[in-house]
Amino acid sequence: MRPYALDRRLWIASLALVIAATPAAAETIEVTIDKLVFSPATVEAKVGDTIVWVNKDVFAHTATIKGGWEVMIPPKKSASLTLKAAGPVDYFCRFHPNMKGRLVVAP
Ligand SMILES: [Cu+2]
Repeated sequence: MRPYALDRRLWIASLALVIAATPAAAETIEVTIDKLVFSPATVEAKVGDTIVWVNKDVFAHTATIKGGWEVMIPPKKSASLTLKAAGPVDYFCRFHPNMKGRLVVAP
């Protein structure tokens, strides 16, 4: 066997491993905040995924769960949270309680 053929087989085996590992990989999901609106308002995710809020407004917002976590998103900045628990969560902005969003987190 020529060395080239062995290299090629190893390369294909490596590629197969990468492809097999991909579906389980955590995702990063972006939620934009623009003019006091979370978009998309509802996000479907799974435990281990990271939500990144991108604030396009010139004032701060939060993603707040009553009695739970709170993420502060400074003006023109972004902030993230890695999801640790399954279940639907409704969040809002502490400064603008009309701003509402929902995460539906699969196990
Ligand atoms: Cu706000």
